[in-house]
Amino acid sequence: MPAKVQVPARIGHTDEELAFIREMGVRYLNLNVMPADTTYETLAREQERLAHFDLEISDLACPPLQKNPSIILGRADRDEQIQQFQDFVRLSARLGVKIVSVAWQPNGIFRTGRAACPHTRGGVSAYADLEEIESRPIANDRVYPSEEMWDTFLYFLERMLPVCESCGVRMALHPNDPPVPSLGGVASLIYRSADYDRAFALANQSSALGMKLCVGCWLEGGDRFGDLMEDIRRYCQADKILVVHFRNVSSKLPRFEETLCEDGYANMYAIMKQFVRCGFQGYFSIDHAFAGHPSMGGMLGAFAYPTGFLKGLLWSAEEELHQPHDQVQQK
Ligand SMILES: [Mn+2]
Repeated sequence: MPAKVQVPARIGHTDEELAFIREMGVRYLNLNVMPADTTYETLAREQERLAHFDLEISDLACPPLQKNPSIILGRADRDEQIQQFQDFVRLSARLGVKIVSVAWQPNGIFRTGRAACPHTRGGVSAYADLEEIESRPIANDRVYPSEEMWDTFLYFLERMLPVCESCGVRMALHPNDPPVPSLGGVASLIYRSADYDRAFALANQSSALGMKLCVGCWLEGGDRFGDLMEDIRRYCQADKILVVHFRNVSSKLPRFEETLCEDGYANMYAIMKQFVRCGFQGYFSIDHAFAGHPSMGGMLGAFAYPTGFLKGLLWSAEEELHQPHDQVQQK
């Protein structure tokens, strides 16, 4: 089975937007839903509508659950929040969606700002300066050390894995971004590939815990994160990679800009070939496009070109390595 391409989406895209996605040759959506929409009726209706455009939901994310401060920081209401996460997993299973997103980032991604930068051709993109980020005050009530984050993660796994396993849903764990030991006074769970190894070991290698391999995070960290090519090989072999965030940056930390795939420091074609060579069968997604232009399709418009570029790299890699393509199904 060839690898597939997805775009991020939300509920309630217009018919024109869904037609636009279909015309990009994309069939899969990473659907972000807010808690009010996490009912079977709402999402089944959305699936039915998407089906008219030959689109389907490849994975679901509920942002307030995905990066939940109560669960991650072990606050008093975490059991209630974990229960909601369990319900979300059961709902995904009922809809036939086999992947949900999670990231141990209670304060989200840290960036210094968004601007037209030297490597972005005038595009407004996110950039990070670690010196600025590390000079900020702590983001929560106190400092949260590393072992405490591993404890809350284990607490979460013990309650989530049985539910995921019983209904066949896998959680895709994204690294902490930027990948440094601590952000805003909270120790990062995943900022090196060795941390993924620890997380998978903690889950007893259950298939219910997989990864969102964010190429952007690996490139931001460089060798300090891990050996990207070797990590792609071994995590493909272990069937841990559910989704790939395909993104390039201008340089490693301490300062980087998020660039077009062809403009960053990494050779994204070499990286794509490694995924194809290793038999990756999951989903590729462009991660963080430039800010869109409102009259040019906004966010979807901004994703169109880089998604096309990604598809071109995937097609070329498959061609060069004599692998099949994910093409239009004959009806
Ligand atoms: Mn990412």
